[in-house]
Amino acid sequence: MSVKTVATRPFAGQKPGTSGLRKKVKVFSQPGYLENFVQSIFDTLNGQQGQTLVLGGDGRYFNDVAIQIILRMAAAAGFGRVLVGQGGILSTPAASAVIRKRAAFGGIILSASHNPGGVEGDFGIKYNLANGGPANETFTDAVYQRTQGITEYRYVEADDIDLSRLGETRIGAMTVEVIDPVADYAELLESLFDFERIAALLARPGFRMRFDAMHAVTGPYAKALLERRLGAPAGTVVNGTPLADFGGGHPDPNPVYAADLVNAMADPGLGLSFGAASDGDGDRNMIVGSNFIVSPSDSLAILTANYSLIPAYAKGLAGVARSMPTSCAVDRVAADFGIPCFETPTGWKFFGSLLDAGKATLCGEESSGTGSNHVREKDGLWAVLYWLNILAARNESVEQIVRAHWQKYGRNVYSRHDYEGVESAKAEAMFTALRGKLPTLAGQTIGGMRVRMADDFSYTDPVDGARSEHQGVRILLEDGSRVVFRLSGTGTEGATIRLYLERYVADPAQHSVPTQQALAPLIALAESVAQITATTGRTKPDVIS
Ligand code: VG1
Ligand code: CO
Repeated sequence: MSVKTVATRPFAGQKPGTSGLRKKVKVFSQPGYLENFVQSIFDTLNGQQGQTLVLGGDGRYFNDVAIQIILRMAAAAGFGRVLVGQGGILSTPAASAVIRKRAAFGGIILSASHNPGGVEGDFGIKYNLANGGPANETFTDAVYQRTQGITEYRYVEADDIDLSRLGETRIGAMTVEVIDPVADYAELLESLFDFERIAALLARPGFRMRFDAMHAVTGPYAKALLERRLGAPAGTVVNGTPLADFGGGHPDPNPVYAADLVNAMADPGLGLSFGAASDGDGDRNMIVGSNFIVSPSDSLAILTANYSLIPAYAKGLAGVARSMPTSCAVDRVAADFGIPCFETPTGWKFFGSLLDAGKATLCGEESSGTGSNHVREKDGLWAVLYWLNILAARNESVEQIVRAHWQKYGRNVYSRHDYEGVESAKAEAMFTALRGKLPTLAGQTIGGMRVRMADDFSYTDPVDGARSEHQGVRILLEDGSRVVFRLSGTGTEGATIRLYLERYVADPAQHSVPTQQALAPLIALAESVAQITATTGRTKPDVIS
């Protein structure tokens, strides 16, 4: 076996964000760029000799090239075996499931999730630990430090592996095993839900479902689960073939980028009762009823409220967790059940320790991510099956279930406004000014609303004590409403400002007021405090979800 050592020099900016390192394909395909980052991961590990690594991605442009490079480097780093998804494919939750089931040392997931793909699009890479979850900040900080001092990377010379065929081959002393990317994951999901009941629902004459895979990774998973195992009619899954450029689309399941699904669900001629979509790497979900979009924060609360209908959770929930900007709808359900509700910074990596310690069973984020202790990533198809299981058990429509939930708990009216591709300097200036105002806001009345508290969210992990600062500016009002500001940590061009708005409405007579209308006073308050338009020049958000 011949290990080659290549001299290299650090690239600036190889700092992982909310979920791994994400950059333009043009940046990633520079000679040495991917290699430096992968070597820095391997240099940060300890004890991987002879161990198993899981490797796969969402199939976007450059996925195949990156996999061959990483395989050769993994051999040089001493791994004993790499499990790689056939065709280089593994959805993010499937990778997590495989790491756990096969007791792997860790995994590398190639994805930029909801960001567009293709030659002009984005690429991404992240490392997951033996629990199947994204590495914590201590690890990613160490990797970043390493990238800034790297002088060489190593690989074992070998031909490209044929990823189209299942089975084993070798690179030097390391075994490469091409695995079915769907099997372990599908088996795991089948063990959680009442598949018989869901199959009966899908067979009902009046029930029609559509799953939009957005030409991203979930196509093969959704077909295997919904059409083959559960017997939904062929054609239930649309845009089900993963494409390297996602068909030119933006694989982000929100009302703007998944407008086709939203329109189909509003078309009485199609008679659709349940619609769902997932993102580039399969960890997000969007749930839509007939002409009715479920807010992701409400979805988390409703999944929690209906736990007793799901075989895997019927025995009880240890607790729930949500990211700070996610609405407080789930808090009300947790209080009702007398179980803890944890509030973490944005990003799934913060849920890992709570799940590992058995403190939380269900977790979720306002960004269309929900999941449970079955893996250590959010899981799009898991949420879809969970909803199907609820629908099958309750015999009500999606809208009826949501409205009944509001009736019981009140409605946390919620929206997120994204300002994308803002000049970084302007976005920074806006946050600096906003942070500067924080100490004086409490007690002030703005637009008739009194501020109870204003701060920059920080978090201490209750399990390992790790501390994370500057996780989002929040302004809490006396009536329980909130306005939160964050800078995205997943974008690759300029800055994306996220404005999160939440208002609690108890009175059922007010539950049908359109969301943006109900939130108008908070939108005005956000503008007056943060001066978004004055600082950035933007008069309206690019995406409202
Ligand atoms: C966004 C979401 C966050 C999510 C992250 C990764 O991060 O807000 O909730 O965990 O994407 O999701 P940010 O920093 O851009 O706000 V995914 O599906 O892109 O892996
Ligand atoms: Co994703």
